Amino acid sequence: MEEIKDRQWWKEAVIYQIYPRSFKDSNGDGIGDLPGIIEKLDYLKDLGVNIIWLSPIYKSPNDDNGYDISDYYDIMDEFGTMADFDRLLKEMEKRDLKLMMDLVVNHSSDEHAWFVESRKSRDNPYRDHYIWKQGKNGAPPNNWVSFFGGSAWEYDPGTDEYYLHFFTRKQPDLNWEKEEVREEIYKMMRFWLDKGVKGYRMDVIPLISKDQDFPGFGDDWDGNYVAMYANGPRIHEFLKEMNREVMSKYDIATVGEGIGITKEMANHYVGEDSKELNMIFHFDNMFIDRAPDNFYSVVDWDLVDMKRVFTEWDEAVSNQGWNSLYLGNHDFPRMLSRFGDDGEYWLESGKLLATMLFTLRGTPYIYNGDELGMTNMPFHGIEEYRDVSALNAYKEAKSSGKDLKAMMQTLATTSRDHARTPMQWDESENAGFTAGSPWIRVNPNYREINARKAQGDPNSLYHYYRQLILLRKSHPVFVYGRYQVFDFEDHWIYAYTRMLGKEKVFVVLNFSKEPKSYKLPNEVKLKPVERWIGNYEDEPKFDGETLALRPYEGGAFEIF
Ligand code: TEU
Ligand code: CA
Repeated sequence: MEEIKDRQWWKEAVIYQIYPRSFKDSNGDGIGDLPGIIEKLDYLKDLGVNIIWLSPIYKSPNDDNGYDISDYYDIMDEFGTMADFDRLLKEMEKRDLKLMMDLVVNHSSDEHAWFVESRKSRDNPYRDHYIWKQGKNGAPPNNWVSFFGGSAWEYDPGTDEYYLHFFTRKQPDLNWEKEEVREEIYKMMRFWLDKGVKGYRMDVIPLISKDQDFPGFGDDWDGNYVAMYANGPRIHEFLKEMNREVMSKYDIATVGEGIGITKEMANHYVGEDSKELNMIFHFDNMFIDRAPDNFYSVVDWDLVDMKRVFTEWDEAVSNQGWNSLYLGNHDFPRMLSRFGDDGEYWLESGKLLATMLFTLRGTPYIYNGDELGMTNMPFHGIEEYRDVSALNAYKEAKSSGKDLKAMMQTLATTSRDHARTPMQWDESENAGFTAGSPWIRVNPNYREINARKAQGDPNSLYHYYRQLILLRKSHPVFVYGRYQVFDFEDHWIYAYTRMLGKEKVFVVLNFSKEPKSYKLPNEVKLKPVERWIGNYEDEPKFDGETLALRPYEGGAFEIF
């Protein structure tokens, strides 16, 4: 058997992301909560996942649904208490499920005690916990923009200075230059790890180190603000320090939300020798249908672009580090609506995407509801949206006299709220998510798309995910096997092999609504009877050279 280099439990794991606000409400206030998650642990265990990543559950005034933390040592009121958290952890441990927390330390809430102090006076001891600057001739210190619209600087009349906020004005950026800030963060990380937490997903981690010259954008600026903010001068020093102070003392999994990280620099973050993070989420696939650095501007994408992303990232990272594989999260529309077909080929294309997610090299992440095939939401008007980013974009369009109908169309394809509608558990009122009135509308398709129905149907997408997870667990080739792509320029077919010692697999995915015949590469000899998994009941027709693939057909075959 070919030797597996650097075997790690988190490489073999499947990670499931829960957006707690929308997962399961236990007390009828319309907001998901920790006791709700506990109720559903058996569901997650049955699915077969190993690690559960919770989007932030810390105390928060919810300007950005928990990504604005006012107390890192406490639980959000709506989600429950520390006792609920301890019970969740215990119930997870019983089921051999590991908990990954969200670490949001580029910024805090403006309601955090540090910021409350910081804004009191220029000589407050907490002043430089955050980034304060004087204005220039009545204008902000520089022309940096916020991710969520407008200037990245907010004027504070109390002390006649501006503070930096890359996100909303209620999310002031922490000053990582200050040693005490970093020490407080490491201490807080250890607090949760000592409770038994087994990993961190690190929110916008490439943004924590700021260029201390705070260079504004020049006249020739192309609009790419991420390139200016990410990968700052001390980023690797900070992450190595964090690793030394925290990660190296525990057996945990870490994944950085890698906005702005290019494949050329990825190994500085995840290379085995870098001693920083285990994995990052790159954004190349997430921004495939967006104009560079304009989240609300949609462009066409092509399968070749997607193959390029996965192939180049595999080459760049898989030998020295490790990739994370994901097709959606709480910041993007539903993967099935975006990359598949949520109409006629809903089931086939859902299974096709899942096949890809679980057979590329890396650790797969499932976003809650994707295993049920949840789709984008038919929002009717701006009053149905909840996301601060969408609402700000709408306000901005309105005040600048832009075409509001066009804005609504854009939101209908891009909004983060598509992924934030309540989890669809069954066909009862509000999809079984809440007995009250949900904080965001339930997708009306819940009578067709829900967990209860999916569990009862052996042909469902849910059961297909279970099969893929089992397959990955029983065949190390899916985790560690070498990846090689074939017929790269083909616009409809994604074909690749995975090889590990005697285990050899050929994966073929037809991304078209039309049937396609695909001539096998010379290197690949198939016995179609040896299909390990596929999204049609029977194998595709095979004449010894050519596979007749049906619409959105995909499968993994053993090579002999
Ligand atoms: O997202 C960071 C981020 O870059 C997003 O703003 C992303 O660009 C945007 O959603 C469009 O894709 C993280 C969290 O995942 C997000 O939910 C938070 O709003 C943000 O950080 C601030 O904490
Ligand atoms: Ca609740």
